[in-house]
Amino acid sequence: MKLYKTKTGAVIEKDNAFYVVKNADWDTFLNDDALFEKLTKTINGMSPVADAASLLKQELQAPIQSQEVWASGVTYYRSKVGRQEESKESGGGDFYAKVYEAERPEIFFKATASRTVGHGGKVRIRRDSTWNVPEPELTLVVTSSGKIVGYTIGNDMSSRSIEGENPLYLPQAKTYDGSAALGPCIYVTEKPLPEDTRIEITISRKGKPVFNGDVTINQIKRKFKDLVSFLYRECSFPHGSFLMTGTGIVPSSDFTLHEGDEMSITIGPIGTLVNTVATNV
Ligand code: DO4
Ligand code: MG
Repeated sequence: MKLYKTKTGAVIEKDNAFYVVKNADWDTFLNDDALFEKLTKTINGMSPVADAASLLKQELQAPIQSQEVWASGVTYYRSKVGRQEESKESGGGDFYAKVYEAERPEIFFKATASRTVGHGGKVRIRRDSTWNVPEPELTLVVTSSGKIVGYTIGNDMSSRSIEGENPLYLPQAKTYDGSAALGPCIYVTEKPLPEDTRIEITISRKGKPVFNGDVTINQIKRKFKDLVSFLYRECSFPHGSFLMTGTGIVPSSDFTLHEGDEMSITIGPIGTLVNTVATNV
């Protein structure tokens, strides 16, 4: 099942039929260890709507309200190598090799709703950054008790020039207005995602593809439950949280985003998240 956040409530999609839940409070609705059962019960006896496409076109929002967005780093080999390349001048390379092997993962605060855009929204690149990339990441939807109840698509927009200058600049490379995208929906399932679930990205410039990449989630070095367990060790999340699981797709070092580029990130069971790049919004 898929759960969409709209301006006036929520929409549940099951077997290509769409059910409108009016005035649902997103925080309360989402933060439920039995979310799958709740959605099943909610649509029981309801009639699907005929004009779901136009409703979602007008009303779709990022699937976040009071939750914090956190992110994991260097969870794929490609991310370790990319980071070592970008920080070789600053001598930061060792940090990435060590964290890739360490028991404790790299986890960092990424965004709140005010810095996050949804499907169709504009993400930003920083005006003081010269080298910028999207990071397409499977994102866990976690309740306040630490249970993973769903998955969404995340874009952990990153400045490689700022992070590469000094790893201590990571918060500035990662967190700024418009630095995160989530959406288009939350895929709610009781089963773990298949190991061969693929994350794909296409970046288009003036209508032409300039970068394509993909990775399957079985390439990740960490277990999702271990990432959640470290995040929840000493932090409480009264409304639940989103945890980006890290990128396994890093464009080669000569690639940087331009204003107006369109990024299309697909994760099979969830859907496609499309965003364009801006410097000012
Ligand atoms: O180590 C810096 C950030 C890493 C990251 O965001 C990723 O691997 O996805
Ligand atoms: Mg990342």
